[in-house]
Amino acid sequence: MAESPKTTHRADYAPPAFLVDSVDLAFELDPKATIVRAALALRRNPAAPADAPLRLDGEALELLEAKLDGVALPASRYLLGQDGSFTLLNSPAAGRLETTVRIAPEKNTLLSGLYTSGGNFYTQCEAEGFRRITFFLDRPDVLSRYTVTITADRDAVPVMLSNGNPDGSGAAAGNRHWVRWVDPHPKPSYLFALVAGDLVNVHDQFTTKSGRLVSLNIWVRRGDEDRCGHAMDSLKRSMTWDEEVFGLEYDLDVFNIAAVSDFNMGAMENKGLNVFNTKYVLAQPETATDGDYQGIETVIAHEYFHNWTGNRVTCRDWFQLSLKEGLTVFRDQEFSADQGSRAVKRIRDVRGLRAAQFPEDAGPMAHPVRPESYIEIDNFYTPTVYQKGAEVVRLLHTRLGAAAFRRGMDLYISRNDNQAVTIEDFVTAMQDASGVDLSHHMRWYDQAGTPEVTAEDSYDAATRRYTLKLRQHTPPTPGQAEKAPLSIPIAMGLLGTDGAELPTRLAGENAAQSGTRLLMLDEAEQSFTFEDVPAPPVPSLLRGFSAPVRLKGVPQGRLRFLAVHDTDPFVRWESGQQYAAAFMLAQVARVQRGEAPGFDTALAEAVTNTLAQADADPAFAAEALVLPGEGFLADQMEVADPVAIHAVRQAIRAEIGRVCGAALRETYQRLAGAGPYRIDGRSIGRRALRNACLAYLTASGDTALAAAQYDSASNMTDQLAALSLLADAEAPARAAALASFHAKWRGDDLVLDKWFSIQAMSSRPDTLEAVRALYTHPDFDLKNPNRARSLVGAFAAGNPLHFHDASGEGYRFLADAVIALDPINGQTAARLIGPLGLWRRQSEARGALMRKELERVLATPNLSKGTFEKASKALA
Ligand code: B3K
Ligand code: ZN
Repeated sequence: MAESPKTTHRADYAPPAFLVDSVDLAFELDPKATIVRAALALRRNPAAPADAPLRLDGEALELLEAKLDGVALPASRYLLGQDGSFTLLNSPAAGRLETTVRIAPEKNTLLSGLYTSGGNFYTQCEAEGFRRITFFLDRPDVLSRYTVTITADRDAVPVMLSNGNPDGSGAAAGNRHWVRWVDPHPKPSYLFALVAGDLVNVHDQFTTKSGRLVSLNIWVRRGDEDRCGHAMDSLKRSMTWDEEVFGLEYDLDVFNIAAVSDFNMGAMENKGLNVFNTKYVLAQPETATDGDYQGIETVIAHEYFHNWTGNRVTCRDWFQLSLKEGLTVFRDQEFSADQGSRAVKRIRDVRGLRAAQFPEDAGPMAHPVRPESYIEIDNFYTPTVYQKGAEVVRLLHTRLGAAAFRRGMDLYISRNDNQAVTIEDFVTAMQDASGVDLSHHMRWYDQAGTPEVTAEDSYDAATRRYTLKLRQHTPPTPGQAEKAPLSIPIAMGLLGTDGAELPTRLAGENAAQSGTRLLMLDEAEQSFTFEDVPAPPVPSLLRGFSAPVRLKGVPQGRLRFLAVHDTDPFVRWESGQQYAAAFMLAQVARVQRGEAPGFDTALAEAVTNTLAQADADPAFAAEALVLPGEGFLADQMEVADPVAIHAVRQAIRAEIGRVCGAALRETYQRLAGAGPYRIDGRSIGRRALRNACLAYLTASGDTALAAAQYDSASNMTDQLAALSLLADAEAPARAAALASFHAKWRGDDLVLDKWFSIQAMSSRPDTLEAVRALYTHPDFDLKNPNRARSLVGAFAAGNPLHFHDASGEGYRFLADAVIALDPINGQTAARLIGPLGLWRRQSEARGALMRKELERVLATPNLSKGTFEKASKALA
């Protein structure tokens, strides 16, 4: 980068100079040279200064013609900026501006704007891709009605889709044809979409509760039609759920989903035409794991729910991103919780938050849920904006209760429909509908970092009073040294020494309450006194993970007790995990001193108990069986030690496998062939439990079972579980399994991605060499984001042991890949570089090697601004 790219600040928001009431777009599709004509009905924004110029964003556009009110504009009437923008000189107060531009979809490797994949056309406009299609006020607070006409070759491009409802089609000159789409709902440009090509559709329909018949279509490549069933089913369940839980109905006659294999992220909620990564649409039991099925259900729901939270009510500016993302993640989490086991869903979501968001909050890219500034907005589609944003919405749900939360949602939507608004508008609606003062709550949006909560308690037998003193502290993050106390709801209860839940009465209350209650920790330190407590109780805190905080310092004895007795399934699971984590971290310290890791029979007892009760809820049992991951343990350490962590975790897993071998084997065998393959919570749970048993048995040295399961598996879940265990082993079956898997699936992109990932995440000593070899494998393609992530991303983010190899070769591999990918697709390159930024949590020596690679990336000429931002902030 010759010059540092510009930073955008939230404080600098200014309303747009002009509004665009309607947009007429005409596309002449051609992969090499597509012509886009745009006619914008513009008028000055009364909310902006009267002399502000009309400046339209543009990027990589070749302007062929510009007209104002039908008259061609001479070049002296406009400026084409270095940054690609178009500025009209002497703009009138209103007018119809027409531009004609040429773009080259097949050269668009960024996959932002209009691009081709497998010969078909797709768009991606969020956040700033529309400016790569035509000149526009490409910002979310400019809402317009769109009419889109698409013309293309009849044979090459039989299907042509855009937003809204279809509005005519016909023949055009040559062998061409045209279609028109009209979207009656005003929308920002980031929700524009066009999909065209040789596609086939799977069709279904849905009648909304007020009687609108909606045509549902999933558009895929020929041959993929029989893999859309789960996506379609998930869509219909999402539509029903949003009507039942939030009273929100679909508002067009068609809902189209198009699946594409070249895509920068999971999916995109364009109005009436969602575009999806094939990974989140296509599934069959032989090709997709249970995790894939659950991912599809979640992402289909998420994009569908955006129709109201995001599309009908959208964001004023990109700093408000969590307004739509946090809220929509919260909604998809609730949807999935209602489809199966709420407790297991919560555990998985918390696991995800801790794996990705907690480290982000502790690293160089730490930012508030509502960031203050960015260089590249694409870098802020983060776990903080999404997952922590969802937690912050959940805080309101927990605090206000479902009924008041629903009233708040109704008010939020009715007040702000068809508008671009801010996070304050959301919180204000919640406040107005509930009557609860939520001014303190805004801090959650503006303060970065993960709060730490500690508890101290005392019991006075004479007065029968029990006092719980809670403290909170948020460590500093880059640019935010001082932290203020947050408003933290602590869902809690008290257990008697026999494990029974005690009724609770706080000082000043007239009657005791039974079950879980909420304490609001609003200050740095607060004491809560409970009356009439018969004996010293055990507090159960943060039930259901009622706030995104780290609860620290619960003694091991209490954790063991809670893991067995608490009424709250989350706390039961959590206590088991925290108990194990504390023990494992103590063993890491031993290994660092040159001693062998010890073993705690309590861990084996917990496994035996879990197995004994597994039938009640197999999915919960599977979650409870899995030890805290390497990343989670590293995140608890001041200075991580990936090698020692791996050694300890392996040793303990092997020991559990040995000590509990009989019970594990019994469960494993009992669950074999448990009826026909089904995708439902219980069946998924049984497979997860069985595979968790298999993992322990394999860890204890028996690879024969995994090899046999690999050979006999009838579904991808079981086959992949076995293969990933074999991939870590020295067994002869390993090479054969990997080769047969490749031979069988080499024609299937999504399955082949798994083959790459499994090898990239192997713990075997030769993994680094293997990963380098895979990088030059004929099936590897850096240009395809799924494939790049399956190897490079899986290695860097999913294999701490080898990524942090003391030689620094893992870092070098990642930096090489980022440097190679950046000029092709800067957005994906910037995502992949993340793990290099976390050098502060590594040893001095590793940190130096990581910085060296970051510096090498930063010294690369013409770096994308996204990669520049990540690398430079990591070094700051
Ligand atoms: N809104 C899109 C994400 C767009 C990412 C742009 N870099 C998908 C989603 O969150 O639903
Ligand atoms: Zn989203």
